[in-house]
Amino acid sequence: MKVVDAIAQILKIEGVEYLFAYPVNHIIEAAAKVGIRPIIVRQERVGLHMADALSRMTSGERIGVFCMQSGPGSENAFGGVAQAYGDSVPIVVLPMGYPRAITNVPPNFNSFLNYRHVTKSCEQVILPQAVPDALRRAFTQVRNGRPRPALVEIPHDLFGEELPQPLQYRPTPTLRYGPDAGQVRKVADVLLKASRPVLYAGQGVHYAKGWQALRDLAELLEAPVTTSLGGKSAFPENHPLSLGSGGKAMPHTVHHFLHQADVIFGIGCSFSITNFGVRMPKGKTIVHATLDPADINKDVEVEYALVGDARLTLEALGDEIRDRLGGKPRGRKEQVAQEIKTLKGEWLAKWMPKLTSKEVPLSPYRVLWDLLHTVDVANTVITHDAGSPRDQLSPFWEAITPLSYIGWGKTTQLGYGLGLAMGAKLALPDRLCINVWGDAAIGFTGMDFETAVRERIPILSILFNNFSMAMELPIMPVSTEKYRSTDISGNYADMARAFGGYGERVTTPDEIIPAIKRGIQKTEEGTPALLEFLTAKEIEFSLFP
Ligand SMILES: Cc1ncc(C[n+]2csc(CCOP(=O)(O)OP(=O)(O)O)c2C)c(N)n1
Ligand SMILES: [Mg+2]
Repeated sequence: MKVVDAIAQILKIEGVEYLFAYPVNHIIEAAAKVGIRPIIVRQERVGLHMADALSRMTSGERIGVFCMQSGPGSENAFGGVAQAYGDSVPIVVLPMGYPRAITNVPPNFNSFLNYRHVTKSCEQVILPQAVPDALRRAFTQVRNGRPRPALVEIPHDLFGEELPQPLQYRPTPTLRYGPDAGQVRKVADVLLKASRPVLYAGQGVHYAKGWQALRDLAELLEAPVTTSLGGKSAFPENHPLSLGSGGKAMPHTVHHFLHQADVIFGIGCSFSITNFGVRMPKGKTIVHATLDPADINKDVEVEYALVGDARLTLEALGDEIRDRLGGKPRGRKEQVAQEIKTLKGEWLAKWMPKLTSKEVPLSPYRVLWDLLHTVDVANTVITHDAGSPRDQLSPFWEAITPLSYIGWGKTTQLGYGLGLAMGAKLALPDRLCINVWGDAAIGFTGMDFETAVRERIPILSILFNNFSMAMELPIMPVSTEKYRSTDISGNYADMARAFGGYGERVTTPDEIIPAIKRGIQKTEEGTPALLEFLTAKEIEFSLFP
């Protein structure tokens, strides 16, 4: 068997259904032969974003795989891999390499050398018989421990060589590890003694499918729950104990409860310091439960820590605490829920003028509020983009089912959301998959709306066109005034139609909901839809510095 056919067989054995790709890479042909559907994008970055969403939406059970050519292909793909690394997403990346004779000769781009610091594992295979082992290692890496990209570079001249033996390959396992029982007892003590504990859930809860265990623990402790952006939708945000999600912008409840807390219990999170995550207030007792010990004491000094899978950790803690309480919560819930309800009501009331604004150009908040009240939220997957749309969407979108919000932002590449929505739609075809982005973001990856049309991936794209990088206005006043440096332009509804999709430009408030309904209808008919809302340069956010 030729190396290239062995690779396709291995992908098949690993359960790969889609190969996200951009030519030339000979795996594309070999994969098609064995019934793996290639999804060809318009630029490498977007293919990686799609692979990324496929892994996210299946909690890593189905692994997104991307392949590309040597040189320009792997050079161009860098951003997509770096984003997946920043956000800890398990994907397998298969660049073609230059022929072995010139792989280390300048100026040839060598993926093995260049990708080392944005991957969890990175190798170049130079012998045919080493290919199955390299792929086994890569898939084992992405299915176990901290999720992050694994890369295997295959030199061009290796594909056509014969494997010396028949292919022998078993699917790689996912193995979970749980926390130390002694530490669990200690943490249970701390949580039970706390008078105002807050649970802070990260995306580890999604990968561990620990949603029910998180809910059980919160209800036992009668403790409020917030999430990071990555963890958003791990806890139903309409639950009486939900504070909503944190990010750069957040509901008042998140800030208030974290600041009033005595103990903060982080589960499946890294506590990384970032502009797009909640800063943990000083002087709190921090308990850090995470899969990766490398995160402990990384950005936040912790007093107590647990290492292990988020679901196993939550279940172990739940069992311990249930025993200690004799199965009965202590009757705190009403008071906590009332405090949340009052604060949330006051906060929303303050934002209501924007959320229901009748102004023209449209308020992005009004569009999002109408969107939230038009779609079937439980059966939707939505993602933001970098820039203002993220901070306008995440505090106000009430995610009520697991994996219904793709939150991200350890690094914040404009244009990421489109590929995420497309990958999500492939993973969960029965859900309405939406990306919300600004006119700067579409400038990066908008051409791939054509991919959605051509590859029949009917997503709904919500675009805020304010003809500006509004977020940069306060940062670039002189260049804006003198040279109009923050202005941008375009007619993106026309663009969507030119690509064969549905496109509509919406300018007045009364048209928002009818347009959303028409867009959804189009997606149900199989056509991707782009709704371009002409919006105000809104840069007021729900911030609590
Ligand atoms: C690849 C990349 N380059 C630069 C940035 C920095 N950046 C963040 S938001 C933004 C402008 C956002 O404009 P737009 O998407 O139109 O949203 P608006 O603020 O106008 O609502 C820029 C330049 C980034 N996040 N990603
Ligand atoms: Mg803009």
